[in-house]
Amino acid sequence: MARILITSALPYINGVKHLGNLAGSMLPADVYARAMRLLGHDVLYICATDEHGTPAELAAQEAGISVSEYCDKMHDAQKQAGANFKMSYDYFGRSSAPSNHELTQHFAQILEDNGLIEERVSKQVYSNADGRFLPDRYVEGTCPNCDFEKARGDQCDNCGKLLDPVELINPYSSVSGSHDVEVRETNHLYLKQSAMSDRLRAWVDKAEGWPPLATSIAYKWLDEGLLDRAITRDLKWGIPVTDKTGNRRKGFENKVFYVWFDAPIEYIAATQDWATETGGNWESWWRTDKGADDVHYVQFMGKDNVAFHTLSFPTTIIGSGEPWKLVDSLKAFNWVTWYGGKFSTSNKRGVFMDQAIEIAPSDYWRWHLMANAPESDDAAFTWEEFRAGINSDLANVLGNFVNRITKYTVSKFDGKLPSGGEPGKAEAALISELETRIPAMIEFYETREFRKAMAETRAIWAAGNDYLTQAAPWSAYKTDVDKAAIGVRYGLNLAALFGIIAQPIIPDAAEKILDALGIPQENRTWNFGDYSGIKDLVDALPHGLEIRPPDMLFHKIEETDVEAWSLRFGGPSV
Ligand code: B3M
Ligand code: ZN
Repeated sequence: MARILITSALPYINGVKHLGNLAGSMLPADVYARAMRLLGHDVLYICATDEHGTPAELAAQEAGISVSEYCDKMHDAQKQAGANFKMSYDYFGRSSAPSNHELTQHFAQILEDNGLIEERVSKQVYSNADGRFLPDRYVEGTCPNCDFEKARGDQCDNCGKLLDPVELINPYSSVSGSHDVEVRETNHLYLKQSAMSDRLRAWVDKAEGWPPLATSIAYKWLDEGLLDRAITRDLKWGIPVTDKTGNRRKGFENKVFYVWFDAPIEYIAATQDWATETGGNWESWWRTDKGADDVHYVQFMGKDNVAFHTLSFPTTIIGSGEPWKLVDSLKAFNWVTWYGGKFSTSNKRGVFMDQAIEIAPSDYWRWHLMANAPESDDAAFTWEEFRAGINSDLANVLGNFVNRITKYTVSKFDGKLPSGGEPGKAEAALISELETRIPAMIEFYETREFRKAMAETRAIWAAGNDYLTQAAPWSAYKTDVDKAAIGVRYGLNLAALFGIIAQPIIPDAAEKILDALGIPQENRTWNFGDYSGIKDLVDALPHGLEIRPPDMLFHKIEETDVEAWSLRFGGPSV
């Protein structure tokens, strides 16, 4: 049994996330966490809302409420959205929690003591009309790279280039729209990433099991030469910059830490809050001097978050000189696109988590997004493929199988798992296929190759269908009831197996199947051992066991659904 710590990139607070966000961090982390628990590992899955920074302030302003009220509200909304998608978080925290304030101060202090944080004069855009400095998204203007006229201070949405607000041409305040802005000098704290470059490179060199997407991004930044980064901002909302006595640092009365400095620290702080709530031991997960040595830590994130997790956060952790746990495996994803383009609320393109759940059960989204996970490349979501995948994989292959065999058992065998019959060629072929596919599926989960894990799962379901077609108990029944009995018995055992392996991906449907077959909780695990017992799996259920057909497992998606959804959320015709 291993101890596995899992975190998914913290969803930003400024709105419920779209399917692409879900598919690139929280969902795969959840599927992985569930699979690892089924294998008997001790898993801790931590997530939280990321609540600081300019987008939070701006969104609150737009909503016409205070930032703290806005964050309370949106935290609850995101927690609910996670619950609706069956996220099995052990804890869902908030980066604005007192624990994170405290821990962030701790890291800032120790990094400064270690010479890795330095106060420097920097140039910032100041708005005379607003009477304040304009950090990041508070300033907009023309992109120096592509001439796009509405580039944000921190990044150009058109060409994707990361920007410094002072680089913008023709800058204006996004708060008041005023062009009466000037560049002024003010002090900020800088994290000296450049000084950590060699140590970071040595650490990345040793990384095992990161996808090339993650290592290539880390090396790209290292090769370009790491820049020291400002880790404070001119904002009110956030973690205040204090001195050793706990008072606001001189000259920093109107400044807070940069959101990307405190957000990853929340992984640890949320674990502290989990421990407070459950009586757990957070240090055994995070402090290598307190037992975290044997923890395997896996992070999940979209590709735009990789640099922060491979360079900035490790600078904080390694630079502290304290025995904190560093990430072991980092799983990064490309984008899910909407028909090849961007998700956009304002242009009615794409589905957000709260809307998705209104139109289809969470299992459908979970299956589709994982079966098409953007692992090696961006993956385009289309309604046509969603419909085709659900109707074929879930409704036809899995749903029909379970339906057909359980209904037949009721009509011909009194709803009881029949005895009788001897396994023959069809059974042998089935067993041999399971003997290669089940271990392969598990290995893909362990290596976090989700598309492949889903493909194996689908192939196992399909193998069951092939078996049933071959065994054809319905024809055998007329002449040889024993021959029919073995087909039905294997079929019911397969239905149970299908439910058991479906649990991480489609937990609701899996539960319905396993309940209908009366499988006790303790027999729902993935305790396959060395796989020598796979041949017994297909005849494991007690003979005479009473079963019932489950309620409707999956409804087919109709063409008319696709038409209506395309109109509402965008699609090929819109
Ligand atoms: N909040 C994800 C984003 O909004 C960001 C992740 C933080 S992980 C510490 O891009
Ligand atoms: Zn640009």
